Amino acid sequence: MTRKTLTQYLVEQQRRKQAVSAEVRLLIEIVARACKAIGHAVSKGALGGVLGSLESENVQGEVQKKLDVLSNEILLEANEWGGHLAGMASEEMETIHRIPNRYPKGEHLLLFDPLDGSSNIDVNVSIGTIFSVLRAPHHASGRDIEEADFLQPGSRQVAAGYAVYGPQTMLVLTVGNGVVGFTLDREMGSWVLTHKDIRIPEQTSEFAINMSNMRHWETPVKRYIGDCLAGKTGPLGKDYNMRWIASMVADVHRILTRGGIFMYPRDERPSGRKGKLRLMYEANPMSFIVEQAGGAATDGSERILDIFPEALHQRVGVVLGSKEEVERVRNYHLEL
Ligand code: AHM
Ligand code: MG
Repeated sequence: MTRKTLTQYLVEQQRRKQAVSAEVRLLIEIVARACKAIGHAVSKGALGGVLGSLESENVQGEVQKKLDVLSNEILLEANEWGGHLAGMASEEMETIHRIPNRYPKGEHLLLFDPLDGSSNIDVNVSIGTIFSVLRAPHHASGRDIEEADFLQPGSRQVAAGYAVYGPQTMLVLTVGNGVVGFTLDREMGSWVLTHKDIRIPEQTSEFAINMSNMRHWETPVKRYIGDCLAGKTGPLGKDYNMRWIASMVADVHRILTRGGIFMYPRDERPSGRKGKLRLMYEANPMSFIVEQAGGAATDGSERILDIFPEALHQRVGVVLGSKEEVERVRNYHLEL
C-alpha cells in the first residue's frame, strides 16, 4: 500500500489544483505539527501532569484547564516565527495576538480553539483542536493587524480543520476542495491520508443535543426534538437515536463518518446568552468542513458561513450535519 502523507497531499493541492498557496501549505503543516505536540501532551494525562484546572479564567469567564493554556501556548509558539501569518486569535485570549516584530509577517490570519471539549479532559474522553484560516484584508498590509481585520464571514475561509485526540489521533482538513482525513502514525510521527473524500450521508435518524437545556430552547427546536422522540408513529415516521459527547470535535467527527445532526441552538436562557459555541473558531470552521463534505450548517434561519461577525468571541446557535435533516430543522424555524 502506498501511503500519502499530509505533505504530499498539500503539495498536490498546490501543484495540480491550485487550491493552496505555498504560504497556506506551510501554515497547515505547522498547525498539524502543533496538533501532534498537543496530542502527545493529551495522551500523557496524569503522567505528564497536564490534567486539572488553573486558577485563571478566560475572557468568557470559564475556568481554564491546564491543557487549554498549554495547547494555546503550543499553537502560538509554533506559528509565530514562520512568516506565514499576520496575526492569531484564540478562544483562550481576550484579544488578538500580533506577530512579534522580530519575525516576518505573512498574509493570513489563524483562529483557533486550542482545546475543545474542555469538560472531557479529565475524564479521558475525546477532545480536539479546531482552526480556521482567513486572509488578512489588503487594506491591512503595511500596518499592524487589528481585531476588526478578523471579523470576516466564514465564507471567506481559505482552510479549516480539526484534530481529534481520541482512540486514534486524526486531522480532518478542507482547503475548499472537499474534506480529507489523516491518521497520525505514532511510530513514524507522520499524518497519513486515510480518509480520501469524506461525504456526509444526506439523511439521518440520529441527533445530538444537550437535552438538559430543553427548557431554554426556542419553540421550533422543542417541536423538532419532540417529533424525533415521538418515533415511528410520530410526524417524522421514524425512530431516532441520540448521541452527545460534549466535545464538538468528536460529535462532528461522528457526523462526518456516519451522518447525523448536531445542535447547540441559540436559546432563551435568563443570562441572555445566545448559544454557547463561538462563531469565529468553532462554528465557522466546522460549518466550512461540513458543507465541503456535502452537509449543511445554519443558526436556525441563516447559513452560518454568511453571518457577518461583530465580535471576535461572538456566540451563535449551531445546527449542522446531514443536509436533509438540517433543512428539516430550518423549515421548523420558518414555519413559526
Ligand atoms: P469549550 O470550548 O469550552 O470546550 O466548549 C465547547 C464545547 C463543545 O465542544 C461542546 O459541543 C459543548 O461545549 C458542550 O457543552 P455542554 O457541556 O453544555 O453540553
Ligand atoms: Mg471550544
